[in-house]
Amino acid sequence: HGKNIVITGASSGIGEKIALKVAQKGGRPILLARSEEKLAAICANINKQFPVHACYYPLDVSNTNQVKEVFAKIYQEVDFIDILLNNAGFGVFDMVHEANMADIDQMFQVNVIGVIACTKEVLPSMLEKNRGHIINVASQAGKLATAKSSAYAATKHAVLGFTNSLRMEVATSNIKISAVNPGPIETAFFNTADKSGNYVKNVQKYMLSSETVAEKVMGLMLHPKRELNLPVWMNWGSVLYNL
Ligand code: NJP
Repeated sequence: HGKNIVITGASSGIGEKIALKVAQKGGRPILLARSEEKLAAICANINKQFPVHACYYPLDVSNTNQVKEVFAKIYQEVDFIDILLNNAGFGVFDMVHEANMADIDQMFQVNVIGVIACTKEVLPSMLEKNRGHIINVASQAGKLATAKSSAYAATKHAVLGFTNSLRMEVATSNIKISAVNPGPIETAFFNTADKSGNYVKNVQKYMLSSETVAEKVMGLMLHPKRELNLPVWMNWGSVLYNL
């Protein structure tokens, strides 16, 4: 209640759902993504329902100068960012020998550099106040071998490596560092990730709704822990090797 919660990738999918849930609980969601019109509509809808003063800033997290500018603006508006949810990300699933190098480059820029850049902007204030929570959305692809998405998996392995090392860096403080590792979720993610639709066909039965994932991430905000794996019951090894 009353917390300022920055959500990257809040214009769609799980980020959008989490923003709404934050507002339902009385937190103030601060929405970031590139699509200004979508953010404006989501924000207006939240503020119509809840008196939380949700706000938004258009941001491409892969543009490190823009990241600095936007967080400077946020800190003019709020004293403290209680929670940073690094959720912006995308995938393009291809065999690496067929993959486009520009896609791979951009995945690293958004999924990895974007996470680090946003984290750098909130850490000084969290260290000073000796509190705060940073949640990075990685993936089951960051823990396992995944056929047809090796470059995406590499970005999410990097997110987990960063998250686990950051937790050690701040271990003497009260700052909490968490990773979320989802399996497939029904969002717009697969419009880009899986243009052929073959991947989705294979994993359909394991897909979670964005609502379910948002609910669990809310739980993580209320009760921080190191990792949230979703779902926990799935035998990923056999599914992903055999795609
Ligand atoms: O996907 P989607 P999800 N700068 O496409 C934003 C991970 N994940 O909710 O910029 C700033 O509905 C984009 O906004 P816009 C996944 O890797 C998913 O499923 O306006 N924002 C949109 O709001 C990702 O890290 C699955 O286009 C940028 C949001 O990101 C997270 O979950 C499985 C941006 C993406 O919303 C949320 O994805 C898994 C940029 N440069 C992990 N580029 C899954 N869906 O199955 C994109 O293991 N965004």
